[in-house]
Amino acid sequence: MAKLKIIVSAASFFCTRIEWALKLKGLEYELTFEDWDKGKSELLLKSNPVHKKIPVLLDDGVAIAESKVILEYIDEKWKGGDFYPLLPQDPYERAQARFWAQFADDKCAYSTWRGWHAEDALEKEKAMEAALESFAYLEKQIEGKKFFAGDKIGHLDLVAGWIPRWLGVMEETGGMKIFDAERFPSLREWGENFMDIPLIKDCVPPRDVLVDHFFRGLSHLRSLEPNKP
Ligand SMILES: N[C@@H](CCC(=O)N[C@@H](CS)C(=O)NCC(=O)O)C(=O)O
Repeated sequence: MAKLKIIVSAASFFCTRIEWALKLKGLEYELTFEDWDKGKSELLLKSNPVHKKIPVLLDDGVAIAESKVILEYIDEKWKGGDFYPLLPQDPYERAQARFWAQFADDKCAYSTWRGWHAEDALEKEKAMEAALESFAYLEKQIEGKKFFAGDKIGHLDLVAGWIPRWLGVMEETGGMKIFDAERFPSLREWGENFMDIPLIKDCVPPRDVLVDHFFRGLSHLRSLEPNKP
């Protein structure tokens, strides 16, 4: 089998979720790093000409873009037998997992990014309020469960998987406070359970590396388009 490749950039949680999925499936892959300082590579522009964003999965000559689409592709292509399932079998449960994954990106991640990105205090405040409101919905979803998918991690856990490590880093480097353990006790517990899984933890960049990256890359990252839903 040809080796899978992922076009990634350092410190992107959209990319780490793909690595988690491939590892859960027991698939080998290579990483091809984009260097934003040098502009977008020919490979990225050719593989994702519409959005020109990472991650892109290259599977034996075909390119698949958009991280949640990639997760679904991986789950559909390598399914059954010993392959770890990411989405539930039941159609309603599948729809729910997809709905909340979309919500987690469009609302939680986007408002956090907006807050981090904002230089204007009022704009930051508004983004933080939107983030708080959105995280409250996720808190309700995880209440009484170990993982979003139940006893084991699944699609939504991978999509929300940036929260335990990246959110704190974005708060620190973006001068904002969103996540409060008292307000979100179930989400916090979920984050600890999630990060306790060796396969998950092993793919996550160390906190200080992320902080450094976000601080150093601040001016450049600010020039990028926020990940609008
Ligand atoms: N909706 C996309 C978002 C990916 C995304 O925002 N990637 C960022 C890096 S974290 C990117 O490629 N930014 C480059 C740009 O905006 O030009 C997905 O889920 O894959």
